[in-house]
Order: sequence, then structure tokens, then C-alpha cells
Amino acid sequence: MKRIFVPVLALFALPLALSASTYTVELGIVTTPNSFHYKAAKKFKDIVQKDSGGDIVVNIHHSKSVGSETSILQQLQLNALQMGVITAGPIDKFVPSIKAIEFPFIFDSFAKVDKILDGKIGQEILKSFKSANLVGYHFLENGFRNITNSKKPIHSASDVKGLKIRVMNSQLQIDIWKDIGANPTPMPWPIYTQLSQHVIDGQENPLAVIDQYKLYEVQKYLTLTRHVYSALVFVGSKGFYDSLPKKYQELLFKASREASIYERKLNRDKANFFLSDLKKQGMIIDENPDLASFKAKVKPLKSQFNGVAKKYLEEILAQ
Ligand code: EAX
Repeated sequence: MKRIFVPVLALFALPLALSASTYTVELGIVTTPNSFHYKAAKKFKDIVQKDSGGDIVVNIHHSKSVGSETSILQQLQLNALQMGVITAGPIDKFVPSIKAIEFPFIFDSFAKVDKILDGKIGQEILKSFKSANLVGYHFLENGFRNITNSKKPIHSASDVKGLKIRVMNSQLQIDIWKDIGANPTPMPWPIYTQLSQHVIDGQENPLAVIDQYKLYEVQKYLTLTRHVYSALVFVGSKGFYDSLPKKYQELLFKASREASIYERKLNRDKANFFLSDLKKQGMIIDENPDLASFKAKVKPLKSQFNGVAKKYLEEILAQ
């Protein structure tokens, strides 16, 4: 039966698929379908396909099936992929000015986050993606990052001393954890295996990521440091963008904006759920760490900033 039906189906399906759409967007993310990255990508896909009447098809490649975030960015530069939902951290190798929003302890509320990211500084950073042969479409949200580890409770910066911490592939993130006193190693996400095999003692991520990746199985201690606000970005290939008619260029911006607004709300609405679930899973949580001790350690990092990143950082700090 199969031998007869498969070729017949294929004959019908192929010309249909070819005639139905003019453009294909291959979209890469490193996280699994239960992540916020995926939910945003799915929303983007739905809007683009619907509003283009099927003329643009979006294929989502999740769970690192097309490589790490750094590799996705390189593939976007070459138009080997057309879109990605990427964490701001590893983007700073491509777009240095984004470091300004990844500096520790600069955001004390979502209101300030939205004001900066959707305001002049955010818009200028997104525009500067062009210089890296990329398109910065819109900011969305990973969340405030918190430290976890398998060794001991962390209350103040001195407790971090000597711990092997995985960080994102970003010199700024390495420097932050060096200055706090840890022994940081950059690694691409995901890192469950390295944690379970004790190649590293700890890591830092938003509560949603910690919970969705079941890091409570391999990390006993969680400290609500909220040290870095972790933005995600809808990033695209500039080559692909330039090849599109204007109406579709505008559609990609519109779909990114709508998917970002949708995802930020979803993420924020669920914040309490993740904290209570991590408690339920048995993590030992310090909800009131000595943040002053962490802030004191990272303060000197400001002097390493120069150029536009320095200008943005000063403007953010002044607000
Ligand atoms: O969601 O690499 C990381 O730590 C990022 O936060 C990643 O997006 C996981």
C-alpha cells in the first residue's frame, strides 16, 4: 500500500507547495517548544503566513537543530537562515552597542525596560544591526537572570568565590562573573548535561528557563539576584530582507512587534508561577540576597565601556 500511495501523494503535494508560496523563512531558536522563544516564533509565523496569504512560509527550527545562537547569527549574516529569536548576550560580538542593556543592575522595573527598549536607545541599537549585515526587528523578553548552583547557598558576592559558572558566549558576561569572584566559562545553551556531570557548578538564567529545563534536578540552590535583564531579539538576515518587496519588509516588522508584545505579556503573567513551581520542586531559594555586595563588585566594569555603548549606558543610568 505504502509504495503506491507515497509517490502519488508526493506528486500532488510538491507542485502545490511550490506554487503556494514565494518566500520561505527558516527561523532558528535554541530552546524547546515549551519556551517563550518558541511561543514568540510561533506567533510570528502565524501572523506572517496569514497576512501574506501564504505567500511567505515560516519554518521554525527549535532545540538547537540549526546550531547555537552564535552559529544562527553567522548563518543569518550569510542568508543561510532568514530569522532567529536570539538572546541579547551572544549578540554583543556582532552588535557591540547592545552591551549597554546587558549591564548588571540597570533595570529596576519592567516599566523602565520597556521605556528603554521601545524608546530611542532600543531603536538605535536595533538599527545598528545593519552594520553586521543583520536586521534587528524587535526586542522581546527572556527575563531577569538569577544564579543557581549545586554546591552551597549564595547570599552575598563572597559566596560565589571559586564557583564554576556557565555564562553566555559574551565577553561582558564573562567579565561580570570574574569580577564577582566566580570562575566563568562560556558555553552554548543548553547545559543540563554539563550541570549533571558537574563539569560546572552553576549557571544563571530567568526563572522560566530554570523551570522549563528542569534545572532543579541538578541545581539545589537558587538566589534571586535578578542581576541582568535578559532581552531576546527578533533578528533577521539583511540579504533576505533586502530581497523582499516593501509590503513584506513591513510585514516582518509588524509581525515581530506583535509577537514581541504578546510574548512579553505571557512571560510576565507567568512570573509567579515559575517561582512557586521551583519552590515546589524543592529548590532552596534565597529571595533576599545581599545585592549591594554584588553591585559593588560589578561597578568598576563601567570604565571598560567606550563609544556608543558607554553613551547608552550613561543615559540608561541617568533615567
Ligand atoms: O533560554 O543561553 C542562555 O543562557 C539563554 O538565556 C538561553 O536563551 C536560554
